[in-house]
Order: sequence, then C-alpha cells, then structure tokens
Amino acid sequence: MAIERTLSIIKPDAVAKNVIGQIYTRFENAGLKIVASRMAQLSRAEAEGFYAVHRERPFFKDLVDFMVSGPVMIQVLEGENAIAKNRELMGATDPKKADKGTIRADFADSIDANAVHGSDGADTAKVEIAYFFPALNVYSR
Ligand code: RTP
Ligand code: MG
Repeated sequence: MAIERTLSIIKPDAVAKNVIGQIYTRFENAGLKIVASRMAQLSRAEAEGFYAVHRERPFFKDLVDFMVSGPVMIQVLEGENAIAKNRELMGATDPKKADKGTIRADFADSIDANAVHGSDGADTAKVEIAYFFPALNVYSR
C-alpha cells in the first residue's frame, strides 16, 4: 500500500473544546505521522478559497462563517493509505450518522460544527496541502 499525505484541519469547535491533543493521539495510534502543523485564524478569503468547490452550495456561507469563528489547527498526516484512514477516523460528515468511536461521533455537535476536515482524495490532498504549507515546511521522517 502506498504512503500518502493528507490535509487535516481541527476546526474551531474542537479547538475551543481543547481536544487537539486527543485528536492527535488518534492520528498517532492509527499510524499516521504529523509531518507539518500550524495553528491559524483563517481570513474569510482563505476559508472561501479552501472550500471553493462548495461555493454554489446552500451551506457555503455558514461553512465559511464557522471556519473563521476561531483558530483552527492545520496538519499534514503521512502514512499508509493516509487519505482513507483519516476519513475513517473522522467518521461521517453528520456526527449523528458517524460510527461510534470516530472523531466526529465523539467530539462534533452538528453537521456544521463537525470538529475536523480531511482531504477526500489524492488530487484534493495535493491541492489542499499546497494551499496551507509551502513544501519546505513539511517534514518526512
Ligand atoms: P470536510 O470537507 O470539512 O472534511 O467535510 P466532508 O468532506 O465530510 O463534507 P463536505 O461534503 O466536503 O462538506 C464540507 C463541510 O460543509 C458542511 N456541510 N454542511 N448543511 C449541510 O448539508 C452540509 N453539508 C456539508 C460540513 O461542515 C462539511 O464538513
Ligand atoms: Mg469535504
């Protein structure tokens, strides 16, 4: 299986709940390495650019409002099958539908405040990693 990288964001609700460490532990226990990370307060322009694929969706404004409502923790995760593995750890978009023991089941309150983001495929992972991290700031080991 290929070693992959994926872009993960701990969203403002989970940062406010003080569970960054608990979520990082889940990544580590699943064999995913954190190879870049930084905390950021996203501007509206950054959040809109990041979620540009959803620009025409009815929830776009709520999504952007939420993503700029407080600091986020952004990281690159690296490991075997990292993209799918992270999506598995996250659980379904709507926490009410998320499997027991997933990050969203345990830490998310609603489909809007749903604790984490994870890239949904190899192409988006590449674009999303480049969006937040210049190559020199990602550390393989
Ligand atoms: P994400 O991109 O944040 O990792 O979440 P996802 O792949 O599971 O879901 P996606 O379809 O990409 O949607 C992005 C975010 O928009 C919000 N959303 N709201 N009200 C709604 O019907 C609705 N649908 C999506 C969610 O916060 C979702 O994480
Ligand atoms: Mg998505």
